[in-house]
Amino acid sequence: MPLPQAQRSPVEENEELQEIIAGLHQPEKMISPKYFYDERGSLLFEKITTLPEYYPTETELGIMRANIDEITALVGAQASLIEFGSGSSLKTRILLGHLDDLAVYVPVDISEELLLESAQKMRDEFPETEIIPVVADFTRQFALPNPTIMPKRNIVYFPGSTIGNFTHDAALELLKVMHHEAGTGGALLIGVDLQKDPAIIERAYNDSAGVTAKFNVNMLRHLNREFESDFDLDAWSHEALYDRDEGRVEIRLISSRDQTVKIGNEAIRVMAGEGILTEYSHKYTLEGFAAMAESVGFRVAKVWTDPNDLFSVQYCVRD
Ligand code: SAH
Ligand code: AVI
Repeated sequence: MPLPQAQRSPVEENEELQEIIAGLHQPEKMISPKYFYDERGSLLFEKITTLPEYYPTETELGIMRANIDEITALVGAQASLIEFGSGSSLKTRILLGHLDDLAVYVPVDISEELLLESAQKMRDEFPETEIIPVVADFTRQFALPNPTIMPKRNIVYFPGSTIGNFTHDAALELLKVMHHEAGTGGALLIGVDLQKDPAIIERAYNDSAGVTAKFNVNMLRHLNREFESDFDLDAWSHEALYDRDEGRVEIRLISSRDQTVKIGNEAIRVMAGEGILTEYSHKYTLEGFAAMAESVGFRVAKVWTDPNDLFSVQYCVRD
């Protein structure tokens, strides 16, 4: 069985540390949301997806179930399904359950433990399908494995509206990578969260059980372990606000006091009330997303939504 790619090299680790430090030196301090996803963070995210306030997961699952025959017909025979940010492969189970002649399923994720565990569960559930997990940061170049069966076409699958966690420019860069990975004749199947009543959105990111707050603070625990920083986890609190003009949730960690944080050889000074931006979650209009997709060479060929127009699943072909 092919092995997933090795984790980060010391050089990559140092690059990441420098990237984090550079973010903490920005006029508004920021850390990439990819650092949410250590093993504990991935489990917390899974918990978020089951919260009554967090509408995206149930809604996307509903759209997939309601339209699965049409979706699988568009995917076609002997395709390679390459999933970016696969997590627990929850939504993919619906696809694999209806695609009996897939050439290969390639889940790609930065969260190694969850990825490998989920890939094994998927192999047990779908023994006929070749499954090759790839541990990688999909914002950097990574190699795709060679499957046993030569696929007829590539389908890049990007559910969950993870695209919304990137700034406009970074999302375009990522869509370009996906356009490249889809190759000639390939397509992108993507989950895209939609603009709606801001109260519904703010509730989804400020759940009453406080799981999203734990998920946010856990990023600092992850950094302390991985990069030997000394964030005091008790000195930060969760904030998630919807900015209507930007059409996005902005998630921050707010410092409860003046403090100095050590990371690498740096001492970062933080004032009471100051925030670190840890995530954007953009919400799109159908026109806005279509314009982004078109600007990198995709054409939105089909859009499925739920009855309340909360979320969309979109099938985009390469022009
Ligand atoms: N696709 C799943 C999970 C979404 S959560 C769903 O729809 O429910 C986002 C997933 O993307 C997590 O599993 C996280 O580990 C992964 N991820 C986030 N940033 C990443 C990056 N830069 N490279 C690879 N995986 C990433
Ligand atoms: C993974 N991503 C699409 C989630 C979102 O809704 O933006 C991450 C998340 N952050 C807080 N809650 C969920």
